[in-house]
Amino acid sequence: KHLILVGVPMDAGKRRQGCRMGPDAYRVAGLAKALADLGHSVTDMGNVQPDPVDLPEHDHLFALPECVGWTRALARTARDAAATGVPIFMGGDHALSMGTVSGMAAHAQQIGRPLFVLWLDAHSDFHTPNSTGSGNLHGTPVAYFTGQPGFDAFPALAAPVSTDRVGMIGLRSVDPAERAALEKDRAMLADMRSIDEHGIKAPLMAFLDRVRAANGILHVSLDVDFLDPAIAPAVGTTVPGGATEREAHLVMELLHESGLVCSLDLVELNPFLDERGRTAKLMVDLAASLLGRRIFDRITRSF
Ligand code: DIR
Ligand code: MN
Ligand code: MN
Ligand code: MN
Repeated sequence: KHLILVGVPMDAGKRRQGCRMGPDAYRVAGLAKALADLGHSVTDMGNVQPDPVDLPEHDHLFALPECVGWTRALARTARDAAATGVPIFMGGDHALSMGTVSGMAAHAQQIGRPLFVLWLDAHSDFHTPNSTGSGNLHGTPVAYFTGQPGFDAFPALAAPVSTDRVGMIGLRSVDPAERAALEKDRAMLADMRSIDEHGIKAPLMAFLDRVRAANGILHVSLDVDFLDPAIAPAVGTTVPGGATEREAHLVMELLHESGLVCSLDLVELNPFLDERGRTAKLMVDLAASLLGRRIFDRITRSF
């Protein structure tokens, strides 16, 4: 595969700063080499910058004009990169997915296949600008790219991703307004309790079956806080009870085996909060698993 690394030093999606250092942390942690060692051709296209936007600041939404500028720049970058390879967006906070997913949806429309989105996150990020209590736009990308109302300041969507093409795995922190909206909707949802009961493979395979049945392509959005804080401390919104290292690698290996993944976001890494690059390295290992590496040696025979 031809993999295109795209640095997205976006910190505008929330007040706590540090995610702008994410792209360089992934570079230092050796993402390009890890992927090239798997036999892929890898190009690092450097960092994207937001388009200039002539909009006043909003009194509730943090850094609205900058988020709009990032969304414009990233939608274009994603669409262009997807025409030649598999873009891997090195974030940057989760507001970057407004641009990456809407751009990938435009690409999918061009090639005549539906885009599906797998959201690996403790949070559902399904707030609208009207429902968000924090005013942090990193809590809103899923609502934007699925075409919920309230995003008038943002670019019109070329191709909204309908909610029945969204799957969320890892949920354990959903705000009341998001819950109310999700309950009326059709996204596939797997919270940690259901993962404890049924395992993480069950919802993933059900979702991948849907993608395959629709001849779709799959964008994966991996938020650091999908992972348990004990193994991934470098994120501003840790929530206890996250995915283990083995669960996360299993998801990545099954995604690789599916052959359906067209693009990947690595988001919310805050290197300022990391322990000697530990979280950055884990995210690099997970990306490598998604692209074909087997992290654990395998030898099994039935008992
Ligand atoms: C949180 C943001 N629910 C908010 N969510 C996060 O500010 O509305 N997403 N951290 O991953
Ligand atoms: Mn998120
Ligand atoms: Mn999150
Ligand atoms: Mn919240």
